[in-house]
Formats: sequence, C-alpha cells, structure tokens
Amino acid sequence: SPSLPRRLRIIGAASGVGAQDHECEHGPVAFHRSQAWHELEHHPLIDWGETLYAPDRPGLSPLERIAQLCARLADAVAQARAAGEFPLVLGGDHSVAIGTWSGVARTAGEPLGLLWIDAHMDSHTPETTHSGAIHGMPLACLLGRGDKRLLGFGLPGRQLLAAHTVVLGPRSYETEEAELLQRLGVRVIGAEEIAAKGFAAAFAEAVAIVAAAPHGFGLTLDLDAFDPRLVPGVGSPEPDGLGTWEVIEGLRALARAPGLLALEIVEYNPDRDRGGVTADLIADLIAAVAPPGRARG
Ligand code: Z70
Ligand code: MN
Ligand code: MN
Ligand code: MN
Repeated sequence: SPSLPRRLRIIGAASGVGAQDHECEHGPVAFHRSQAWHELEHHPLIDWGETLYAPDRPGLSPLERIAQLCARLADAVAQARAAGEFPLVLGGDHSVAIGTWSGVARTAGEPLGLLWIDAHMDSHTPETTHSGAIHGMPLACLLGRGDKRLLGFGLPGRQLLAAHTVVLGPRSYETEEAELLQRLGVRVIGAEEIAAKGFAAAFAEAVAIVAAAPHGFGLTLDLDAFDPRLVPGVGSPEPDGLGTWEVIEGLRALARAPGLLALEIVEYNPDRDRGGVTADLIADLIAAVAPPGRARG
C-alpha cells in the first residue's frame, strides 16, 4: 500500500543573539501571527509544534545561550522524527542550524548530506571570525570545527559528510571560510557560477551531490539568499540574490526526493519586512514541501 504522507511539524527557534542585529529572534512569533500562516494553518498535514527560545538568564554569554537553545532544538527535532513527522525549523538567526542538523543526524545515526542556500558561507571558527557572530559559524560546527560547547548535540564529531554538502548562492564571505570549505571538500556554487550557468542547472547539480548521501540529507535556507528587493525581511540583506519562483520550484522537486529528512528556514527579520511579503514567501516555501492535502475549510 502507498505510504501515508508525512505530517509536517513546524518548530520555531527564536534565536537572535547569534547575530549582530538581534531582531531575527522575533521571526517565529511574527510568522505565527501573520496572515500568511493564518491561511496555511488549516492544512490538515501541517502542525505548529512549539517555539523554543534562548534562555534569558543574566550572566550567560551569547554562545552559552545558543548552546542551550540548540540542545533543546536538537531534542525537539529528534522527537518529531521519532513520531514519524517531517521537521520544519523556522528561525531565528542561522546559529539554530547547529541544533537542527545535530538532531536530524542523531536520529539518522550517520552524518548527512546538506544543501546550504545562503548569501554567506557561515563557515567561520572562533579563530577566523571577523565579527564574532555565531550565525557566521554553524556550517563549520556541523562539519566538526568550532567551540566545543556547540558540538555536543548530535553524533560524536561531525554531523555532515563534506563530500555531500553544498553551499549554494554565497556572494558575501571572508577568505578564511572559503578556505575551510575548500580544504574539507565542500562544493561551493557561488553567485557568479549561478549567473553563468543558470539557477536551474546549479540547483540540479547541488541536489545531485547532497541527495547521493547514503543516510539522507537536508536543506537549510537562509532567506538572505534571495534578492532583498523581493525578500526584504532578513537579518543581513545583501544586494542581488536569487529569485523566489526558481527556489520554490526547486523545493517542489526536492520534496519528492525520498532522502529529504528535514527543512530549515532562517534569518526571518519581521522588522524589515514590507507588507508581509517575506512572511508570504515563507508560507509559499512551506507549502512547496508540504504533502498535498485539502484544507479543512
Ligand atoms: C559574516 C560573519 C552572516 C548571516 C550574516 C556574515 C555572516 N561572514 N550570516 N548573515 N546569515 O559575520 O561572519
Ligand atoms: Mn526586539
Ligand atoms: Mn546563514
Ligand atoms: Mn546569510
């Protein structure tokens, strides 16, 4: 008999302290209150699970607050998978990726493939960062490099197979992080290469690499990958960037891949949104991966 479509469980991860501008911490709650979510919430196969917050106790450093949030997020993601649901994590700044993909790798039992769509590379270590911002480090952490306090939520060592990890879309980065990715063998398909070969070809190449991971793969989508003229509600807008339609179409195709284990959408900053267009896009991205299901009306 055909397998039942998986329910999709949204988990809000309200981190802002990983970025220099903390406003992304309001992303999950703002989306939950938006008209775009109101139109999606009746979908029979989409549930809002919970929203997790970084602890606010005085004396905790940003890194300690992110570590505590990521520990709980990894557990929440693992619980969703154990319940047979498909986790969709909504950030929050991109440091939450440490928790999301640690939780998924733990349940998969082996390191994963990961498609990282972003204007940035997020592959600094505490030794190479220029800004000190932890949302500039999560991919390095998932590859096993970084502060030990951010490394203990998933498998021992690394959560990702470098040979099945792709960074798609970077157009703003520092040389140290590009060098780390090159040294580890991560394929980077930057904005110039996308412009040269077209998004569809670049996306297909990226999917072929990540979907070949033997124990499954994920997608993390930093909203700053999009052109900020189309998607203004992001933490760190960078000029130019991807179109929305091409990515939604790519997600529709990706959702049919049997190895896709989870999805993450991050860096939603409601303060910079205009007329709810960024919230609308988030709803369209969620709908693109949701199983088909009639609204209850
Ligand atoms: C820079 C840093 C970053 C997101 C900005 C930027 C990192 N490389 N990541 N916005 N999502 O601070 O390390
Ligand atoms: Mn605020
Ligand atoms: Mn990012
Ligand atoms: Mn980014």
